[in-house]
Amino acid sequence: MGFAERVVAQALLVMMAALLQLSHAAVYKVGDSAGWTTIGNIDYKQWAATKTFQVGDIIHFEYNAQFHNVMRVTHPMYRACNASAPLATYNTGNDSINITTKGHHYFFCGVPGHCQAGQKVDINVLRSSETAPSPAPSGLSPSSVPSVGGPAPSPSSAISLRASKGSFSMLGLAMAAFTVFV
Ligand SMILES: [Cu+2]
Repeated sequence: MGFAERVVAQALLVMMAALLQLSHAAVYKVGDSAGWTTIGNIDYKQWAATKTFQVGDIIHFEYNAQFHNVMRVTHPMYRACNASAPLATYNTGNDSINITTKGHHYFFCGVPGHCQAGQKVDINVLRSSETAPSPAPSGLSPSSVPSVGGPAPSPSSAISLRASKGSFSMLGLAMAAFTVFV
């Protein structure tokens, strides 16, 4: 193939690599279909135990904001269900929280009695994802790949959510375009 086609093909390869990296960031809806609630005695510990959380993932809390909220707390607060001084409080009923660091991230509902009833979850990130930084094959470099290595400035959760949802369709487009040029 000619020079122009090669450049385009390379650009598409870089783009595909970037999209594949993006799709590593997962969105986890706490409680799955049940969401964030006290109804049904959902075992959020069990829910979390079935997941492998990584830096860059998004934890999504969906609930009726009239009855619940989400508080990020320290481990002692988590154990004692102490809602007096949360690190952060979310109360939209549709909260997406970016996980930017390894270790434990403790959340519970701050409505009296709910944490004691089991509305609490420990998101434990064992290690960051294993995407090694790969050199771009040409002068073109992916500019919008979020860092997965540490507490770097993270994109807003809305953007990440959209990106990971759109990854596969965009990847499909890129592949379709790629086959045209090869
Ligand atoms: Cu609650």
